[in-house]
Amino acid sequence: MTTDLPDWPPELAAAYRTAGFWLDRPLGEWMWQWAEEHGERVALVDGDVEISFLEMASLADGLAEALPGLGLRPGDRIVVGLPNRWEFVVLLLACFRAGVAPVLALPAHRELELGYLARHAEARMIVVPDRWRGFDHEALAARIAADLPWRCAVGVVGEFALPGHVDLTALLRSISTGEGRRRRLDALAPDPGDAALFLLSGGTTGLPKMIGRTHNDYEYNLRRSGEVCGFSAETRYLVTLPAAHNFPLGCPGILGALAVGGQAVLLASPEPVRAFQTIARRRITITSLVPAIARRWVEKARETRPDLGSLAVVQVGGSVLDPVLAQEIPAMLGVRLQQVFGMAEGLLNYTRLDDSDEVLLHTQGRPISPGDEVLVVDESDRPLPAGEIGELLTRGPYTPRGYFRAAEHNARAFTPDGWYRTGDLVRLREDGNLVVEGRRKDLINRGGEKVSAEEVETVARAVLDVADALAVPVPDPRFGERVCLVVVPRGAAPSLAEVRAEFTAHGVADYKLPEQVESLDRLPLTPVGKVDRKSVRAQFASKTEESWTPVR
Ligand code: OOB
Repeated sequence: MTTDLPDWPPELAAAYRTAGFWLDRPLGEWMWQWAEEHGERVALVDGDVEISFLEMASLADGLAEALPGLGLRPGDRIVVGLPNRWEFVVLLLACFRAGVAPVLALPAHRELELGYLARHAEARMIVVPDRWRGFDHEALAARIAADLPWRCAVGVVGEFALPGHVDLTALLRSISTGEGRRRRLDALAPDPGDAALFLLSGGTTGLPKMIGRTHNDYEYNLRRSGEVCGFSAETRYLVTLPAAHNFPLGCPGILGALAVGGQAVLLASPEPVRAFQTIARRRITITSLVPAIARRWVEKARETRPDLGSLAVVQVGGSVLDPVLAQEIPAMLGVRLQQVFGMAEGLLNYTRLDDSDEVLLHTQGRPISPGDEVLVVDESDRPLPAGEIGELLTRGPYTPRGYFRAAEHNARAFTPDGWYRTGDLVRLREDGNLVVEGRRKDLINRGGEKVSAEEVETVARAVLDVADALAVPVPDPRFGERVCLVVVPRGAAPSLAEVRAEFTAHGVADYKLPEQVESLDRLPLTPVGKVDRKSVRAQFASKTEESWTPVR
């Protein structure tokens, strides 16, 4: 591994191997093992498209072999901003085969995020849809690529690609069985300790941090998750959350389903009517949701009483699940609830399917691996007695020791002995289950999408005529929290519409746009002279919905 990415200490790495956590095979090799075991069975479903395990592996190999011709070499990184479609999965597998690491951006990302990621990752390609939901992603990627001081290709999945861009759809269509291809790719297999992919942190700092997940650690992540969730060849997993997120990708998600011969069914949106139809048509057995979406599903189910007979489990995670909603999910959807408290940085906690209702409704579960270490500490990093609320620190076989090229940030986000500071305030119960009680980090958790307060504040200072700006979470009936921007204006206070227009013009993703704007003459300070976020939050949290107009 390079110095770009801090590694686990060698003694621990050895212990993880002895314990059978790390199996030292790259994910591309696993893909072929899955294909051999499950051959003609359907692996991927996207609308009317059905792709078998063997077809999936052949397509991935064909694409993997074409990558060098597109300027991509082993060790290179590409930025991927695709919606949920089968090409996303095949591209990911092709990257695993070729030792090219995809950085998993969201289709919601715009100039600011994609541009930053392409630069920080030194990306050699940016892969996007041509147009999607009325937005020209291809033009955006082309602008970003043209601005980079190195050659960066634009890869396009869609109807057609402009000249000079790589038409991945056409390329995938043209792939034929290649004599000896599998052997040739096997010979070039990446080191299982290398980054297989980069997930993005729901970060607290200016721009998203890149989390390198190795072949070894991510394979364990999805294998162990699959065991805990009872995944099997009978599993039909529906993904409606953005597949670039750890939760739907590998917890156990798409890859966890494929790893045991199950099926991954892709939908580009969690909109309940389509989702319910897909569940019935494809006999879906399990899906994962964030609480905000679960609420929409429960409401729609109450109204329409859909046939969800095949659906056995709904996993809910990403943000706090209200106990009342937790009760409604099994009642209205006819499923078993599983709470998931995870993070792209690693540690995964799940309630178990046979846990008591009390555990299912009131805890966020427990770690999946005997190798997971969790510690609850006070503000001076001193371990707290069981049952007390403090910050959760963690280490383990699928929790990397630092972000990519972020030495300074790593020094703050990790303790000297390698514990990741989650920024979450939790309580560890006697039965080993964790309860999320709050957080210490400055972010807004908008229906599971994390928005860094610092990022919003930096943009506000850059684009608005303000002396100061603060972004705080305030309660929101739809998303749990929404971004409230508090400004100290220099002249006239900006309106919400103006703020949103300026942010959009600056290339900020839609989900980060403030949904409430407030002004103050000055920001209140704590006794030690730091901005008092808590009091600002409290001041605007109590606003009722009548005094504030929802944006959409
Ligand atoms: C998942 O991953 P990220 O990286 O988007 O966000 C992680 C953060 C956690 O540190 C915590 O603050 C929050 O999201 N969170 C929860 C939660 N699950 C995540 N807060 C309260 N209750 C929960 N159940 O969000 C993620 C990754 C893998 C699986 C599931 C979620």
